Amino acid sequence: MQKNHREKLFSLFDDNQYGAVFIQGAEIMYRHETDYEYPFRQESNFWYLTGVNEPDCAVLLDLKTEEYHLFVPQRDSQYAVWHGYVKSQESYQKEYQPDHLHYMNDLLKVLKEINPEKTYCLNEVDAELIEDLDRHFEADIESLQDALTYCRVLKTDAELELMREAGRVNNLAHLEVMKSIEPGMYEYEAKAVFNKVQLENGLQQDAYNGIFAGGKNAAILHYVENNSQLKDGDLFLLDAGHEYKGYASDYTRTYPVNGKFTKTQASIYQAVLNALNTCIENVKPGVKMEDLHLQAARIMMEGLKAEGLLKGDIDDIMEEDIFALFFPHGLGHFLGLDTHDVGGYPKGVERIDRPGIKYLRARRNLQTGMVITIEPGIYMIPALLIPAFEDETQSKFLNRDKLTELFEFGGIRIEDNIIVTQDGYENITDVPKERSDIEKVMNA
Ligand SMILES: [Mn+2]
Repeated sequence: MQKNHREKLFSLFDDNQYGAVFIQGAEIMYRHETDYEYPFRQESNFWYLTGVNEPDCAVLLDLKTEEYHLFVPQRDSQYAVWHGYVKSQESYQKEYQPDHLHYMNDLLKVLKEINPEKTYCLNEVDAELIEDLDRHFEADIESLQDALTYCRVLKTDAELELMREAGRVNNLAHLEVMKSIEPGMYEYEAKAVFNKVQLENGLQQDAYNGIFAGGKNAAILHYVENNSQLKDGDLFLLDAGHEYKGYASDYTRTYPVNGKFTKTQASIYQAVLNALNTCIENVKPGVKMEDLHLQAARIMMEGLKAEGLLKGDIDDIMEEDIFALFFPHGLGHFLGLDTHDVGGYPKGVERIDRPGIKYLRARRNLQTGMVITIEPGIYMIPALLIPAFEDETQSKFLNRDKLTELFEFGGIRIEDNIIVTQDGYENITDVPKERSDIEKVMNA
């Protein structure tokens, strides 16, 4: 799989380019000055090119010969005492199959042999390492990030298989929480249910800090305290996912703590669900994310208007950005080795002529092989609504009394993970989202 990734990267550099790519992998991170180790997670670009999920390694790619040099650390016996056995060169070779395997200290020697005119790096740290080895070496940090972004945003079939597997486990974990939620539970108990399914399936790495939010906590977009008690009559929002072999899954579901939507909850929920379903139906190559975003916003504002929370003409509501008061985030993002994966905001057109890179685009419409999230939401956020009530233009569209009653409502977000295919889309997410299906699961 990673061999294909390296070939993809090579194809972006001119054939006659006598350069190299150099990336250092991640190191183990510690909490402050203590010896508490955070769980190791490889740097995503390094993982993409090598498949190596171990600390203290580096990769050097010779752009002329297209050879892959892997550098591994030389460990002493103390390392074995604390971290387990020290891997032999043979086992590194067998596992990762580089064209050439070296110890880290051989970097200068190998670079001198290759003698690249330019070494492409991702950041200053790597660039300085190269230039400090020998003053004849020249590092470039302008091109590689763009090139790797271009590669990573279009997934191969092998990558999509990993994402489907991450999704399969996430389907199970979300369903299990949906079955277990009831009034009186704490948010962290929901997290325990979720993590049990995840860990039983061998997935130890969260894709991000999960959000397990009851009631008004659901209106906090990155709520991660997860320590409140769930109340009868409130909604519960669960936004969580994990990684499978580095590839992320990222779903959100929202449902009533007691298993039965109230009338207001149901109508706002339906507005969000309609936005989600319509946007998913419209996913295909060539479509712009921002068009889907506006379409979702419009559908949701129509829902709020039908519920009597908004008034006025829907075109004016859109024109005046009233939707941003209730939907203050984007419709979705790319998904892959990172949860907010690369490629969402590619750099400007002026990058096209950068040396070494054949092809980069300034703005991307959806293309076959992209994986995106679609996650519309409606939130009641007093911090946004209170000033809006005082604003001359915005207040005209807002039903102040009804909205004020909903200050403790929280929010509703529904999020699926979507593969863009040649003729449309494939939805990886398979967790109940129709109200009747949710109520059936919760009351079974
Ligand atoms: Mn997301």
